[in-house]
Amino acid sequence: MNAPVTLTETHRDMSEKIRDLTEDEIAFFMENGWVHAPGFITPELCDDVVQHYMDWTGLKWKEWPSDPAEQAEFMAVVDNVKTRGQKARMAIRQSDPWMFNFICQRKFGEAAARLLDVPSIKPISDTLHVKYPMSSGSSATLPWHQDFPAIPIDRAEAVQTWLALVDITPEMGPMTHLSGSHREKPGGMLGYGSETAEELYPEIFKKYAPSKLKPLAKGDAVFHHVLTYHCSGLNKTDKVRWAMSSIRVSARSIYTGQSNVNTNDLGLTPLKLLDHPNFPTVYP
Ligand SMILES: O=C(O)CCC(=O)C(=O)O
Repeated sequence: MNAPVTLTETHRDMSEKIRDLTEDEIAFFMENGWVHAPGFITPELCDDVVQHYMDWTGLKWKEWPSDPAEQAEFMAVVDNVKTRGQKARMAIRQSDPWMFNFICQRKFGEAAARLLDVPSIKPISDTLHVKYPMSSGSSATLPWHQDFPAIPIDRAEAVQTWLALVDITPEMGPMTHLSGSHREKPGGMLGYGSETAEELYPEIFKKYAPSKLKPLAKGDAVFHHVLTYHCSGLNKTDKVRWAMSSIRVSARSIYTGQSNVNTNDLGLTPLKLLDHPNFPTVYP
């Protein structure tokens, strides 16, 4: 195994390309458990991120090719990208120093600390969310779920930053959130087996309204608390829905030992802090 990439080796400040959240955005998040932050990163930074994903996966196309054989190759390349031997579109930062530096930007950490109202932040994950056009037969929907049950930390002090890497229309299957549902208890590993939020917790759909789908511009961010229920639909266009997310946790979180591709096989000790170069404290 290669030595882990560390923050000291890779650090380059990108703060001119990432904006601060406003007080109104923080207040909206605290009330609703999610917030849309238009123009959070620059469009140029989005292009760089997509290029790094293309290099990492070995993908030849950014746009959806018209040739069915090329479409099949597109999906095979992205679907087979592996992290520690497991099929997962996760943890590019562990093999790409530029992406490690990107994910570890202090500005992202600061946004997370303000949203969660915690003193210090570590990144725990990064994930590529490419959604293929529905015509491919492989434009998956994501069922209602919370992120917290799958994260191996002991407290719900964590937030997902989801970035639109291209312009995304409502027809391309962006996320929708149940506004206010961050006040609910952890509802289990929904989406991993056959249990659904609709069957288990019908009351949450009466209590909280889903956020309206609206167009997102390249560089917009959507933040959600890890207890906020969210889902996403099919990509009904002939364009690729390029997006990525990363989860940041309070640095005081304790690792539980739950199996997770981001933390497995790193020698972490259950019931201790996330003490590994993959999870540096990026804020303050
Ligand atoms: O990108 C999407 O469509 C949904 C992502 C999501 O649900 C998640 O990362 O938890």
